[in-house]
Amino acid sequence: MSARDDARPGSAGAPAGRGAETPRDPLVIRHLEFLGPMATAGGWRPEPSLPEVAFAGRSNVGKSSLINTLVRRKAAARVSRTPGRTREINFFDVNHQFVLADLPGYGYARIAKERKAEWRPLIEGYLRRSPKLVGIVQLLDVRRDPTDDDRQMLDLLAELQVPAIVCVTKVDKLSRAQAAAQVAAIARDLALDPEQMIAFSSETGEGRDELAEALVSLLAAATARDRDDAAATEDGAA
Ligand SMILES: Nc1nc2c(ncn2[C@@H]2O[C@H](COP(=O)(O)OP(=O)(O)O)[C@@H](O)[C@H]2O)c(=O)[nH]1
Ligand SMILES: [Mg+2]
Repeated sequence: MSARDDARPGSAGAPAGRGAETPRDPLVIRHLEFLGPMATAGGWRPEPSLPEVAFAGRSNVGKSSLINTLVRRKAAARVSRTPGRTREINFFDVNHQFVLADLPGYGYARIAKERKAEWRPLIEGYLRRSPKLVGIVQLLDVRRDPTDDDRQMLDLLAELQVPAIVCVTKVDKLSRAQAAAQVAAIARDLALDPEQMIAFSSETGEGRDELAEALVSLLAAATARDRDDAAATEDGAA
């Protein structure tokens, strides 16, 4: 984790070249378009043409807020007062560059018992029907211990070999030292590399640029892999 004291939520969109000390936004949002929802495992989903990144986490983890912070929109994804509501996967075209898939939040405590792992068929169905998926942004709440659902989700990603960027949300709710200790504890608990976890706050904007950078790298790596695969196929054909 690299705590970024220089993360300035208001600095985005500043004209380029305005000063050497203005950090460049790794992901400037020029175009954002809602494509539609996927409601069942076999139901409609957008044609997999652009690379795709999905966002996953427990209900109420702060996923809608994180997505809105990432794309710098107040309400691209709805921040809900009634957790556990969203039952669909919502797709967005970002800059005609990639598709953002907002997965339904799973395992809200109050309905967890009667809806045990009900998230699984839709999310698993989506993952298995997403050949262009380059990775997942997995969210974990800094103040909560990872749940069985979190573990199941991470196991599923490992099984399907989907790379994960792990964001620890709501770090503004703790002191910097407490948040760092919690990130380390969550990493230990889930056997994750703490270096690969991003401390995030939608309140302060901390972690926004770090996440944007990680996404851009993930997309670039996938593009490079595609190019290599295409070249290898050509070599093979020659
Ligand atoms: N303090 C703080 N509150 C947050 C943060 N992110 C989300 N919240 C609050 O947590 C609740 C759930 O947020 P939401 O984005 O709807 O979570 P979702 O269910 O995962 O999409 C809302 O009351 C948000 O205002 C954050 O970074 N810091
Ligand atoms: Mg939400």
